Amino acid sequence: MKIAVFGGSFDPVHVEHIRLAEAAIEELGLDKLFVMPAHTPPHKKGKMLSSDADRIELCRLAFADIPKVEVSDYEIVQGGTSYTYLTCRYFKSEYPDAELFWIVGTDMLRDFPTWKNPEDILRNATLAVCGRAEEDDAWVVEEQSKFFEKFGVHFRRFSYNGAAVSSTKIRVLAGAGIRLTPYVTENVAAYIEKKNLYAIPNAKEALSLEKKERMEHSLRVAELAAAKAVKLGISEKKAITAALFHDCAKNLEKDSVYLRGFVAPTEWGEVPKEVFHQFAGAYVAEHAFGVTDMEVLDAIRYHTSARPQMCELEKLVFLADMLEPQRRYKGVDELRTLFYQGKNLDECLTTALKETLIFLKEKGGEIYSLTERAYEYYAKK
Ligand code: DGI
Ligand code: FE
Ligand code: FE
Repeated sequence: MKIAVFGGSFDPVHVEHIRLAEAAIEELGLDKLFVMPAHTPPHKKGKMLSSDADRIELCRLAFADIPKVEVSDYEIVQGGTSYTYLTCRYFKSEYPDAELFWIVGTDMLRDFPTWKNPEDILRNATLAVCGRAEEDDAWVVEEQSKFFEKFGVHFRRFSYNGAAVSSTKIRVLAGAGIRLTPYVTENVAAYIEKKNLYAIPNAKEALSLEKKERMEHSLRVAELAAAKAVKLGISEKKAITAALFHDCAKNLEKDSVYLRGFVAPTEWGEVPKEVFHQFAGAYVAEHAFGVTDMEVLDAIRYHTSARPQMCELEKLVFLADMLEPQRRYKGVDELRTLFYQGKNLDECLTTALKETLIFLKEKGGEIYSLTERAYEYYAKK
């Protein structure tokens, strides 16, 4: 008998998880696959947005049609921090005669030696590493020999071709009130909707003020901001909220009812027309859509010009807006590298402000004093 455990946060479970499970069953010749939502993955604290019970239920729904899959609540019932070596011992004791596989992604392979008691894990289980079929063979061979040198055993590999779906993307789409199929199964989509998981009040209405292209941009900004938020100690929900609302006034006319009562600030001089929508957007988010969180409102309010002394959420939204995947301009790749690899956002922010000023000067546009002040402030730091 061959069994495997496929753990993860499943927040929420999506079609890629199902495809991966099917590939594992097929390629490893499994008799049973345990899908096991994690209680609190040590590296993902702060990100978990839906409850243990909901994630279990979502997994049951998603895998209902695959008889070889059983959803395991083992780690969730155990509570606390889960250690793979203990979970492997448990499955080995429950199924002493079975060959046990532990499923990980290729990115996890690199971290594996830092897990607690890796040798203990390998005494009870074989690592089953899933990767894309087109992944470089030479790379796998090299990893395999490094792994063998260190642990004296091999890992197994199985392949499946994943599309670009992630739980983060699903949470953003759910927050925006957008249909979740075909990224999740019908029953999972229905459950998420019924229980209002990942919902962000009025985000859908705010996005409906934007033209289609603009709205797609806002979704990309939200996904990028969300993917980076938790690593920076920023609430993912705030990041998604600010990003989904950030351009809500971009396509409004100045005499729109949404802007009734709005007065642009005068303290930093005249507001250039490209900058206007940041202030208007914060006003609309607050007054029309009930956003009350000050950090979220500030992230909207300064997303175009930036300002001195921004909080981390403001920096994140400012940069995600400049760096979402469809942005193309000179220097964007260098900025992306700083965004992904920097210890914090400050270096990326300083460079981004510098380039914005150069761009505006070349273009001959009027420069808003807040943008200049922001640059001076961060360049000095
Ligand atoms: O609304 P988006 O297009 O997503 O992005 P954004 O809010 O950053 O606005 C970008 C535009 O705003 C871009 O053309 C540069 C311009 N901008 C940024 N800072 C200033 C500015 N324009 C002027 N005139 N002055 C500024 O200080
Ligand atoms: Fe904008
Ligand atoms: Fe934007």
